[in-house]
Amino acid sequence: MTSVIVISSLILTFAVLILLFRIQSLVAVLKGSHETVGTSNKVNAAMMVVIPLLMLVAAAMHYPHAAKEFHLPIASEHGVWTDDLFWITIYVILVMFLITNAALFGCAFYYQYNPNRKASFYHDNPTVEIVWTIIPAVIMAVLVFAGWRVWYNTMEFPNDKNAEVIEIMGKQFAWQVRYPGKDGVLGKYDFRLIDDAKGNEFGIDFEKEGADDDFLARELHIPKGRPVRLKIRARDVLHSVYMPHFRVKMDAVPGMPTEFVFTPTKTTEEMRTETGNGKFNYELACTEVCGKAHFAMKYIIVVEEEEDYKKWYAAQKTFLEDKPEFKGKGMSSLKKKNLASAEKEVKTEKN
Ligand SMILES: [Cu+2]
Repeated sequence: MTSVIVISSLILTFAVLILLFRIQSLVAVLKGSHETVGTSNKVNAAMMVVIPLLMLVAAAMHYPHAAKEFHLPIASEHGVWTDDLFWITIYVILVMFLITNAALFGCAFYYQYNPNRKASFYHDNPTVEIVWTIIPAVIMAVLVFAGWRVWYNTMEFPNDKNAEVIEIMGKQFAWQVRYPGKDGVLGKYDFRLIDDAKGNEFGIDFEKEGADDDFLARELHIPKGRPVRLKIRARDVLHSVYMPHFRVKMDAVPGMPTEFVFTPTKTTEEMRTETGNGKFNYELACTEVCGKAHFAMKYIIVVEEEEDYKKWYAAQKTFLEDKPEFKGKGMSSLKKKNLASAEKEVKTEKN
């Protein structure tokens, strides 16, 4: 209610001011002292310079506060490249912004109304056209090529045998992580084997090689200084693997596995010292609005020194140690089971 009163009184005040101004100019016309251009011309021209300058100063003063909130420290190798590219692009845009706006508002001030000056006819100037086409084209080309290089270096995914392979699966509404175990090979999976009630959420096929020593983890542990190959998939809808400190973002697409390879450069402990926050944790967040509990898709990432990582890795219990009933269960046992239950159905129908 108060806001309605405030807004309507503001509107009324404004209307009264406009009417007063109008009456004043009508009186001036009747008196014969009316000028088309008065001091307001000079005032407006001056404001064309003063207001943009004030806004520039305000933006510059606000920047350090905004920076504190939005500049995330970088914890991966390629993150440095993408951030450099981002800031170079921002600086180029900033310079162009300052030049074009100085020209725009400068002209508005310089060419303010002057009764002694007459407008001249100026149709076109090919030289100027060529200059302002070629300069932006060259700058754009340089930025695009630099961007390609960064993209290529980040996304080429070298077939590095040294890389740590980890599977991450998004589902409504949690992340699940699977490690290949001692053999370094992730076991095969089939969506038909997914069984949440019994606990095979990944649909791991234990008839196939490599699955027996796979283990699941409650946190995503990764080693510092070694490439990590994330094998990404989704079980239901689109999710997105977003790890802002590592500058990693890759969609998890149902039916189409994706990957991302990156090298962490700072352990969680190092980041705690750097940020001065003893409780700091790297986070993985889903950035696809994937349903009503989307907000719950947060996962803690722990970056450790190689030795600590190895120790943690060796201490993990395999999936089969936890749920031995799955041993040897896979696609062919599922088919047998389905066949048996179908036959049973046919028999009961006959009886
Ligand atoms: Cu999600």
